[in-house]
Formats: sequence, C-alpha cells, structure tokens
Amino acid sequence: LRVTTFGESHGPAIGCVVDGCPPGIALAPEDFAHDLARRASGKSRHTSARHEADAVEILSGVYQGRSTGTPIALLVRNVDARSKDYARIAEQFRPGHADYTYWHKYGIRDPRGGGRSSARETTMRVAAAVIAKKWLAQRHGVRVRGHLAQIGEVLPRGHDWDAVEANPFFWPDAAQVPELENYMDALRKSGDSVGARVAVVADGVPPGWGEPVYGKLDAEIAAAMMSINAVKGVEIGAGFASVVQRGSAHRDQATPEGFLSNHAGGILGGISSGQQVVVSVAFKPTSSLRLPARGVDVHGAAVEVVTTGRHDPCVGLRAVPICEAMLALVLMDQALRHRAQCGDVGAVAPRLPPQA
Ligand code: EPS
Repeated sequence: LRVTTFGESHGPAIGCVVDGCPPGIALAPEDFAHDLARRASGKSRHTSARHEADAVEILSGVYQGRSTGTPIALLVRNVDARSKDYARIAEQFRPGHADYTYWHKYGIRDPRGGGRSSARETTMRVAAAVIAKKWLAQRHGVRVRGHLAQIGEVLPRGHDWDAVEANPFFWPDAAQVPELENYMDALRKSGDSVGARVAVVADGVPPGWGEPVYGKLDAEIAAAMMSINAVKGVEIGAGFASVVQRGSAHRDQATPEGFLSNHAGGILGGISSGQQVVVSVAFKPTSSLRLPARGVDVHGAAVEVVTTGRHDPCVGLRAVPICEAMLALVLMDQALRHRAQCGDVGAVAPRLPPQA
C-alpha cells in the first residue's frame, strides 16, 4: 500500500493517491464524512476557527461503488483559505515553525497559511485511512481507535471508550470534561498553547504482521507517527517506562489462556504478537501564538513575531483521528506484505488468546 498526498493549506485543494488497494472494497464519498468531521477544525471553540467542508471527491480507482485495484485518487477542495498575513509571514521565520528549515532546504517559501507544512495535509491521511480501516475491519476484524491520554499536566482519572466520542477532547472520562473546558478556555485567553498525548490501539491484529529486521512493525508505526505535524515522541507498549522496569516485570508471560500482560504493546521482534497493538504519541504545543516571540527575518535581522489569526491552542485535541489513520495505514500495508510473502502459513500455528 502506498499513500502520497499533495496540496497546500491555502492552495485550491488537497488530495491523496492510495495505490495498491485490493479490488472490490465498497467505497462512496459519504464513507469519508465521519472521520473527516472528527478531525476537522471549527467544531468547538477549542480548535481553529477555520471552517472547511472537507467533502471528499473520488477521482479514480472506484467504479460502480467498488475499488478497481487501480490508484484511488481523493480530492478535498479548500474553501476557507484566507489570510491577511501572507506578506509579513513571507519575510519572517516564525519560532517553532518549519519556515526556517523550508527556507534553507528549498530557498523559496509558500507563506499561504503554512503551505505544505500545515497540518491541513493530515486531512488526506485521515481520508486515505478510511479505506484502510474499512478493509482491516472487514477482512481481518481489526479495529483501530484512539483517545486523548493527557492535555498538558491533566491526566484522565477514568477510562470509558463510550465517553471518548461524546466530548470535543476525545477524553475517556466524561466527569472531567467541565474541568477541561475551563482549562482550555483559560489557555486560549492567555494566548498560549499546550502539548498533549494521544493513545491509539488496534484490536484483532493477528500474530505475524511486520518484518523481522527491515520494516519492523514498531519501526513503521514510529515513522508513521513521527511524520504527523507536531509529533515529538512515540512509545510502543510500556515505552519509556521500560527504562525503570525489571525484566521479570516487563516480559509478558504467557499461559494457554493467554498473555498475562502487554508491556510489549503487541509487538515482539518487529512482528505482531496477536495482542492489542498499543501506541502513545506526544504532540508539542502549537507554535502559532499571539504572544510576542523573538525571531529573525529572511535578511537575518531581529524581529518580533506575533501570529494573529486562526490557530489551535492544543493541536493534540485534533490528533486522535490522525494517529488512528497512520496506525491503520501501517497495519493494512503490513497485512498485504505479510499475505504476499507468507500467504496463510502462520495461520496453522497455535495461537494464544491476546489476554488471559
Ligand atoms: C494550521 C493553521 C490553521 C488551521 C489549520 C492548520 O489554518 P490557517 O492557516 O488557515 O489559519 O486551521 O488546520 C486546518 C485548516 C485543518 O484542516 O486541519 C497550521 O498551521 O498547521
């Protein structure tokens, strides 16, 4: 499976090409609406006020409602791409943004709303992954879902999957939502931003997906997550908590009734174990702030940088569907690779239940 995206935040459209999809997957433009709405801005006062319809047009690869096996091209037109800041941004390097590095790499800037480096691009990852989620569910019974696991210093006190989709924070404890509303309101008023952690899991992944050395499942997941805007860390299973664990505690013991723990996060030796695949992703605080910061311009002169206009005080709030998307895309890719090399070989081996 190969996914590429194109387009800029304030260009006429964004899009993706999903190549290598098996034929016969039922697909209609409406299939994309749910996940794109989950990711979209402007849905609550806690996210960017930009209002995009995010309506998907299927340009190719689908005939009479089914994938044909040829490249699937999806397009989303930008409708609310306006900014008064182009001229100023074109001359400045905004601290924490990719302006400085893009300038040095390409020698040219597209200052229209962050251009290619804008998280607007993640729309198309979510769109592409609608196909992957569907195929994984139908073909393998795999379910990928996520929730917010931390906003700044606030941690969930309880965990209820039903609560996650019922609040604008993808938060797993409904009782904390008023506290988070206040937290985000105060943050927005202060003009500052905060980081977040997203937890994303896949249930039903069979043992055997992933490559032993090149293309380890965990390596592919880490690369996929790190390719999302603003991501600064990825953990699999116990992740960095493994540092202080003893081996006797970390190793996941097994019984005929199933594994007794899942510190490995469902991946052993780069290959899925049949347990839940557990991923945690750290998002940095948004860099676009109306609080003044010290920066330089393209001539090397000191400037005071103030970012006005629309932004997310916590980009992590919108990242759950994006992390789900990247996990689903990696899993579909690995499932197809596994089938290409091994067919159903692994299926004859005894298989432990995921958890005792
Ligand atoms: C973004 C900046 C804002 C966000 C945008 C991501 O856009 P603008 O530059 O138009 O004010 O609204 O997010 C989206 C439009 C989206 O669909 O995710 C950025 O700099 O990354």
